[in-house]
Amino acid sequence: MSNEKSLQQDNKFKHLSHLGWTVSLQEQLENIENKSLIPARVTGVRKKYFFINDGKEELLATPAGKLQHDTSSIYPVIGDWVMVRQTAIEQILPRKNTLTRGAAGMRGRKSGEYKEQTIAANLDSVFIVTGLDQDFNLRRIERYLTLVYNCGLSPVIILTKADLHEDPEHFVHEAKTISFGVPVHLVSAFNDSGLSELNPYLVHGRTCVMVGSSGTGKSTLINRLCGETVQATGEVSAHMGKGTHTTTSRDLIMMPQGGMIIDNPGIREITFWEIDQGVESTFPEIEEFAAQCRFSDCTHTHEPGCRVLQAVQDEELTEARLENYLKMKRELEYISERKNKSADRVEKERWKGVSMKIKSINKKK
Ligand SMILES: Nc1nc2c(ncn2[C@@H]2O[C@H](COP(=O)(O)OP(=O)(O)O)[C@@H](O)[C@H]2O)c(=O)[nH]1
Ligand SMILES: [Mg+2]
Ligand SMILES: [Zn+2]
Repeated sequence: MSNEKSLQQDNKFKHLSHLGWTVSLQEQLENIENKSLIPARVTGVRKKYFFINDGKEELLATPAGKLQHDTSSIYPVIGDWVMVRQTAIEQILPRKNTLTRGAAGMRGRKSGEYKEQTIAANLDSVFIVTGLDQDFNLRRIERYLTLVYNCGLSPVIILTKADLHEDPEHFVHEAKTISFGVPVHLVSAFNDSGLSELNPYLVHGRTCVMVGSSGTGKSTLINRLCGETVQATGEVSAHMGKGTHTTTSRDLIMMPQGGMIIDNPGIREITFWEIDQGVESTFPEIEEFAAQCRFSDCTHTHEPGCRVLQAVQDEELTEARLENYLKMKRELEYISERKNKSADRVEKERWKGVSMKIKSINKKK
């Protein structure tokens, strides 16, 4: 009987499977009290409203009053599964995962509450898109990798604008030296080279999100993969003299390959919020060296017997990569402190630490 029931339910939402509907989402429905609500996926985010897809059509929707007024409740983001009544979003289903960063403008800020910004939810891969023009920067790719790993997500590195170079392969080689097994794909939206390599990520029901600076070619790439213009690109918006569409909106696009891609305006600041094994996963070789340092609390900056500094000297590791590693470690430490305590307390303790140091120096004198 219960088997039969679940089968019926499966059939009921079969029309959502191309949007990524799963058995575990199906199970979530049992916790929803109001049985008249129907599930839909958030496919577009604008300033004050949303687009949702209920498997049949795309509709304009707004959050129901209680979502707007209850400050403790989360707000929908692109890729969310929501429960709707007509065009009112009543509830958000639990998220499988999210791509979340520190809110813009928070990096290095000493005061004020540290907040998060959830970019997208329910993802299968994150495309880190880099243009092979002045955008190419290994340190930035490392930052993106840390961000993605911290969120528990799977990164894929995409190097686009390959057509700008006669021999673009050496960028692939460089990217591979810092990414330890992360897939690296070389593509061009201008001559279509490498595009088919992306098809395996775009199979039925799977969701990818693109991240990267503005102007790296994300929207152009989506248009080429679609075979038609579905996203406004830098060229178009420059032509229209306004960048509004390309800068403020997020869209989940159904791809002819069967999956979905979330386009995303350029990220200006890669700040962290989730803190997991991001740095460790991005810099596995440094972690390995660090395990061989003489002191277990080695900071890899000046200590004798530091295996990490030895690696730099022996040219097994570049100084720039080590610097980036140390910088992110410090940032993440500071953020986790800030998340655990109020900013005020962190500041107070910092000054307390400084004054104690001064006292102990004075004593020695
Ligand atoms: N040469 C070259 N230029 C590209 C390619 N893809 C995008 N562009 C250009 O890069 C600029 C920014 O592209 P856009 O897709 O808007 O970037 P987005 O901000 O990441 O979405 C536009 O002028 C595009 O024409 C490519 O594969 N090759
Ligand atoms: Mg764009
Ligand atoms: Zn060390």
